[in-house]
Amino acid sequence: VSSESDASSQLLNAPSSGVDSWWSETSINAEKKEIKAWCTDQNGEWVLGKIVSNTGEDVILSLPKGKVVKVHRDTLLRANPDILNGVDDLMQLSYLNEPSVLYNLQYRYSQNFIYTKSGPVLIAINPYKKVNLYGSEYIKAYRKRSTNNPHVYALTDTAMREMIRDEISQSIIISGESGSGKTETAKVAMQYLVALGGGSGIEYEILQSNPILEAFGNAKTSRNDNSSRFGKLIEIHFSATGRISGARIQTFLLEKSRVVQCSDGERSYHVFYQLCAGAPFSLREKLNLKNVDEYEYLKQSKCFQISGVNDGESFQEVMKALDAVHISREDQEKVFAMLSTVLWMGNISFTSIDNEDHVEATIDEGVHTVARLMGCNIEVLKLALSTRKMEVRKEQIVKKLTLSQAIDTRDALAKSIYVSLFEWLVEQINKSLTVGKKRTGRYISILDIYGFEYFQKNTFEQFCINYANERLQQHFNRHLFKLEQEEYIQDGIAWEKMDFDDNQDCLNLFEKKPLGLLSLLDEESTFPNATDLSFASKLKKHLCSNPCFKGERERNFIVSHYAGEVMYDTFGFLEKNRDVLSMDSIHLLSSCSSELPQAFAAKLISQSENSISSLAGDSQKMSATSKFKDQLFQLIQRLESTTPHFIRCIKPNKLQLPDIYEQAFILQQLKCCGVLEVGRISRSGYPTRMHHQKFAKRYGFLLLESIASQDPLTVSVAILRQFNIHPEMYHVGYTKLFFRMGQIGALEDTRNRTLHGILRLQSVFRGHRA
Ligand code: AOV
Ligand code: MG
Repeated sequence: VSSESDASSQLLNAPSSGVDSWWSETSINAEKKEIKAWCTDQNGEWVLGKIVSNTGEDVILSLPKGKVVKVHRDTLLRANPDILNGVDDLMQLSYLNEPSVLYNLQYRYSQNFIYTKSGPVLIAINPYKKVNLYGSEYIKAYRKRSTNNPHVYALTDTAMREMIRDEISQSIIISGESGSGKTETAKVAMQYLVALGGGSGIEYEILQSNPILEAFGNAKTSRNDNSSRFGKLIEIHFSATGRISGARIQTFLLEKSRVVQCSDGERSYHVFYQLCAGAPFSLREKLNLKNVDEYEYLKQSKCFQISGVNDGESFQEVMKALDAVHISREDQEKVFAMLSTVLWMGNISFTSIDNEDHVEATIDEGVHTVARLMGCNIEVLKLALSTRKMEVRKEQIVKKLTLSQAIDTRDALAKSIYVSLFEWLVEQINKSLTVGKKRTGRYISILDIYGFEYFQKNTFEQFCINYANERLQQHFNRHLFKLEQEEYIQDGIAWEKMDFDDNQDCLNLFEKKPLGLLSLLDEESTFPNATDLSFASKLKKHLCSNPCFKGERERNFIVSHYAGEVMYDTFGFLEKNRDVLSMDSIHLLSSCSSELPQAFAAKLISQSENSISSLAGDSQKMSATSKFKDQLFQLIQRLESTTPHFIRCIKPNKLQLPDIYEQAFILQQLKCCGVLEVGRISRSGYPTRMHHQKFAKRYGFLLLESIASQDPLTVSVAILRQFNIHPEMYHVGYTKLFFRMGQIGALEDTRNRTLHGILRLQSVFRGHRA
């Protein structure tokens, strides 16, 4: 991703209009006090230096290790006073520029304070190691509020309290790029809720849903060894007495292509490796299980192990978890049989039968095992994989398949079985977690979806994942912006509603009808003769006027996401969007004597009957993206009815290692995930707030003339006058003073100078006395 979209950072770093340049002040005071500023070194990293002299345009800066440089003043950014080092809320910084934010987070991170607030948002930097921040002692401390260090526990506690106080459901929305720690953070939040609301026993089941969903829905990618390949919303319901009364899990679009295909160095879903490594002997025999390296679907990516992970042990944990959510041992075996079916399906090969490229499935161990495990007739299976029934002029004909068609048919069936199995499992878990009778209708939901991602090659899956992130980003923007405005209004400040330019352009690019990415994709998907290339040229023809779209060579196009530009390859888009399982395959499933394939078929049939939109082909089914879009809209609607709490996870480095803080990489994410945007919104407003009392107490002693009143408001106003703070720069609210960016910094400097002066005087006096 190129990070050309630096407009926001420039805005952030430019001295905001109306704020007096700190230079004039510096030139007067540079010799009297230490002023620190940030400059960039030859690698583009920010370095903190002390201003030695400052004449005209050039500034001489002394850097660490005795280095001295001369730089143009416009290249420098002001650093915060030392008292602000490591503040636990970025909004307390006087200068909210990029290096200051980065430095503050790093300062905290190096001491294992991985959580920092940025106003209403909690930032969590993945430690990639065990940090001593969790467990019952911490939970107690946050419950009693005996600590106020930012933490997921603190945020979850606030959600709990607000749910009870306001009688409104709450949501904890976790975002961040792939590998940043969303799933772990979601578990930490669940841990807290369970500790607080436990007692009924259901909490154990809720926690045990995690290992199951991770086994079936997570996989190793090049970005994260335990990457979630589905989105998840879990609602935890509470009774009137604050006890957990049940839960409901909703999942979104599992990445199904991974079942049949994955890139080098990545793995398919964990559960396959777990089953092969951990199944007891009798089960291996029954399911005809082999080693992982004997399955084509698993072999292709040349990666079987994850360092530090024992798949065999994990299998035992998954079985335990399945027990916990009341999936019987008998049903568990059916589940494993389906997994083995999928693996063996990948080993089914085809033999050529004529000179026209037509093939049929080879009757070997693969076909035999699949037929036995699904409980279907071998001939029926062979036909379903090698032919397709079609209706031509009201007459049924049977068409033979070519090798690539046969492989597609086989893979589509394997993917469909896996996705059906996943959905079936979620249903079973939900049955077990059913909300009890003592419900209040109030819940706390935790959202953990796949993070924004971009690889060397980005295709349909990244397209859907990044679209989902784009939707969530808008929810985040809108909400925070609203919050900000509400606070001004509450404190009686006349506040002109401000237009906030959000990611609407990009969402329009996706959602506009009839000329948006999704509509065009659906339209093209209905043409039997359309190709990935014709789809790409259609996009280029219609979308070039949108600033977020760029056509590229051949099948490629670029979307400017809020998180950066991503180039997509349309290869496979139409196919994946049509998402049709041939009627033959559905009939095959319903002909099976085993329970699960039958159940899958029944659901597939009812889904296609219930869907409204229709696509050409033999199945009248909603396209994958239309379904996904509907789900996302419902999700956002559901979130809108709750009070949101946001957590933004940050990945410190690409190596997935502890204690490495990659500035540029982190900065990119801070920009992407809107943490700096929040700053930008704040900057155009009044980001620093201080209660009148606190302000009067902190700066009151600087007053040269004593004033009669002790009233904090009067004292505060007198201070503001004495320091000639321009009325543009602040607002006096009912309870608080609101300052524009940087104002407190200047006051703080004066305060420090004065204090220093007093100290010096004192030591002089002491010297006299001695
Ligand atoms: P993700 O959910 O954000 O990625 P994860 O939650 O899976 O990321 O985190 C990735 C890895 O980082 C975990 O497997 C842990 O090893 C480590 N980690 C994260 N948070 C913590 C923590 N608080 N303490 C210790 N280690 C942690 V993705 O699902 O890929 O978008 O699709
Ligand atoms: Mg995850």
